[in-house]
Amino acid sequence: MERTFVMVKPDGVGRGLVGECIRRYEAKGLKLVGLKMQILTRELAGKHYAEHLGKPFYEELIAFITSGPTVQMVWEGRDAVAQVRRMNGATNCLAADPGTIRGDFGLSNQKNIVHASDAVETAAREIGLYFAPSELVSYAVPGEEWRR
Ligand code: FUP
Repeated sequence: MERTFVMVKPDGVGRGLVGECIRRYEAKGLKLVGLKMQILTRELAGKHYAEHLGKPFYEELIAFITSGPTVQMVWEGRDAVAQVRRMNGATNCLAADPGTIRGDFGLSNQKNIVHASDAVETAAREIGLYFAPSELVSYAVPGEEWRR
């Protein structure tokens, strides 16, 4: 079953949107298999956003993502990577469709509430950055046949 990595960013935690994000993914039928909270170190933030090193917004992005608590999650389910990206909406909240998390709750390009992996390979890398294999929980829940 496919897994994706999701992080509620400091603006999402600060605005009390952690529960709203979790509620939406749960309601969709995805299964929470990993969860933790931390203030990112600069080192970890640098690994997370390595692809953006050297871009004009890089320093601001690192300052923002390390500015407060974040919540890390791993969600499992059919087509989980693409489905969570669709639910989060476009990167720039101003362009995100209503009905998405960013479209419903944001006005910013950088403070866009939530991060999610953009591909299955990225998900594997990001899950590995934040979680040890032993921190991910495999379990069955009643009625799973209705989610597939
Ligand atoms: P996403 O895949 O939606 O997380 O977006 P990107 O990887 O393209 O960008 C990562 C983060 O950089 C975004 F969440 C917001 C921030 N960003 C800026 O601050 N300015 C930009 O011009 C582009 C992205």
